[in-house]
Amino acid sequence: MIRTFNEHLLRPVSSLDGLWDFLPVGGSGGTEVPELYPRRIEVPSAWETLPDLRGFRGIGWYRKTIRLASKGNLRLVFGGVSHTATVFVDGQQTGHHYDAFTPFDVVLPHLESGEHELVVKVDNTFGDHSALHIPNDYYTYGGITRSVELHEVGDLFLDKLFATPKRDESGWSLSCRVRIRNIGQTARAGTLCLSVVDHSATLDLPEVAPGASVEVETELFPDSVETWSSETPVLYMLEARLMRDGICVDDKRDRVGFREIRVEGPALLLNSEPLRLRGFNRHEDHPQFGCAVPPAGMALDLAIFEDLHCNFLRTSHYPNDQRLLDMCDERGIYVWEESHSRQTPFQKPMFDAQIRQSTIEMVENHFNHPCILMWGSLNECDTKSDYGVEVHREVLGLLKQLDSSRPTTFAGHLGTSDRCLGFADIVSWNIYVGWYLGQPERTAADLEERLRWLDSPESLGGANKPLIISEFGAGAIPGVRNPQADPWSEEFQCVVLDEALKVYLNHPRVTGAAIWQFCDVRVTREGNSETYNAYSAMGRPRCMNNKGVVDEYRRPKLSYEVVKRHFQSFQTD
Ligand code: ADA
Repeated sequence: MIRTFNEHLLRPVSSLDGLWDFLPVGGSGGTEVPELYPRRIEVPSAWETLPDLRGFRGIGWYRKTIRLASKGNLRLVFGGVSHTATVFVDGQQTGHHYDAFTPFDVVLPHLESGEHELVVKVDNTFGDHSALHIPNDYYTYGGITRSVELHEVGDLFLDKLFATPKRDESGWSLSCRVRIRNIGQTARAGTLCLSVVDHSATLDLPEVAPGASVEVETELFPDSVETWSSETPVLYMLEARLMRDGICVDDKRDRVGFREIRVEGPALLLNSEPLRLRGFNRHEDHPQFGCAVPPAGMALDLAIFEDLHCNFLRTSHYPNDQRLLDMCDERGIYVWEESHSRQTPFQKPMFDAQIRQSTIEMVENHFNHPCILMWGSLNECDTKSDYGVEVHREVLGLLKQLDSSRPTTFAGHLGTSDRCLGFADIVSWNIYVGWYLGQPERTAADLEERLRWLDSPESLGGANKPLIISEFGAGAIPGVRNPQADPWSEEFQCVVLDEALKVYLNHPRVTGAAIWQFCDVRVTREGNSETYNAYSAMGRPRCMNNKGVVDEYRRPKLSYEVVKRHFQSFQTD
């Protein structure tokens, strides 16, 4: 399952999760679809979780036989493939997708009944073909790492639902935009029925040309709905039905929460109330599952968030599995989701196309989650050069164009050299006083110096905006303990986090604070160049980023209780 609920009650959908034939191949892996597959692999999974493939970077060929009871259209939906998928059906290439962290579909029109061979070539290699997946301070796994579904659709089907809750003096309404797609060879028309709670609307569709899509919009006015927030995470099902000649030929559902997020000067308002965010940056990573953390693992992580009195999760540094977002909707955990980028060089040949695609696919697929309060991108990228300014203008402008209902941000690390704050609705800083910069006791003074600049014209548009301290923390190798609190000890991490939380959670100018990071995660072993070795140059003992408050197995470090004390007292203030 790609979601925690059924997106379709009428449309036939089956899961392709389970064992697939598998052939790992080094190098480029060739382009000929293999005949022989010597082993099998679980889907979804990362191939690094197989004992003999722990560090395998190359090509994995996957094969599955699919059966069609009668001639028709199939739509394959992939939750995520890491990091590049090339899809073949009966030996013919039918689809291609880059980036592990966004879903994609492959439509197979007019397939004959009977068996068909589905093959997916998966590539997790680095090089000029990959601008976002690069040697980095997290690991790029390989595999079909999120669920796969097989949908049976008619020529005309419901492709996307976009729902934006709005509030005025008369109450809540839901602004709906629906994308309908025609994969047939003749023009098609139909009627669309939309309903939420007790209100529905019916629209006649314009004729949809063969191979085209159309979008129609309407407003729904449900009576007496409850407002969504962390205190009351009430969700409602938006139902769409596509009718032709009075018969329902397709359906699509998604959950909505009635909430409104707004920036007003330096305040971030949720349902007109000032919001104060406290939580973590979380990578999708686990030593037993890689990035393919199963739903039970996601739920465990969120249970730890709740135990620590968190209300905020940043999906550092890429769009997350939709089931994690569904769980945040259900639990009322606020989310900053960002398109895939961390210290990403803009000069790589595929960067522009790939960051644009990751951004569009993130917003279009995750649009309806009430938990997502802001969109981000370009973590710690170039905000100094003229070219860097142009990229930030474009990507943040694209986020706003895709969704004008949510504020935008990016996590910067260049302090007073940053020339891009004017493009963001929310200013976000990654600050490592006590780890990369100076001593922990400098935290408060450092913040005051930054604020003096921020609220001056020199910040080029950063003044009078909400401020999030989007990263702060220190490394602690699990089990390294010493009373003098030397760096890398768990005691030292406590000192840094205690000081940072005391300052950031209580400063009136700080809207939110996200600790770097939730759990220890695997980092890429390969360096960015011959001389750069992650496990030494970046100070990554164990080839891990050790700044978690829990280790990679979610075992608490000493700092767990420090964080809990601060977040709990902050919550009750
Ligand atoms: C940066 C980066 C994080 C992580 C962190 C660290 O702020 O955004 O991904 O690498 O540094 O641990 O140093």
